[in-house]
Amino acid sequence: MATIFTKIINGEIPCHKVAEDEKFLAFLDINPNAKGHTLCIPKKEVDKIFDLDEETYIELMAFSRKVAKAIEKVIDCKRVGMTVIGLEVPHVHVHLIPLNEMKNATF
Ligand code: D5M
Repeated sequence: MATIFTKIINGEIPCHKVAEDEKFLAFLDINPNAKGHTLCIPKKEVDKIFDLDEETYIELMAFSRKVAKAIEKVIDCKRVGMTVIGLEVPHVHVHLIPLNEMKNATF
């Protein structure tokens, strides 16, 4: 069965798109830890990040970095943090979270 993120890629479920190219999509997290909390995903459905092929892994990091730098320009924050959890949705996703403090972080 397709993951919820594949359904987003296919346009079956709406998202607030932040960036997109041929292989990756960035969209706002539905349950944000901070304003601007964004997820970057490969369009190819793979469960665990370390199971991505080498090329896609490197490209996902490059895509995420570009998105993080764009977020830093429009969101007031000290820095954009990056984390990969993946407990809830079995489709690789990089969390980009604008940070000012860690007090209420739940990840
Ligand atoms: O958590 C999965 C993350 O994915 C969590 O922060 C909520 C987010 N999520 C789940 N469904 C959606 C939709 N439909 N749009 C946007 N964001 C969503 P993890 O523990 O990293 O797997």
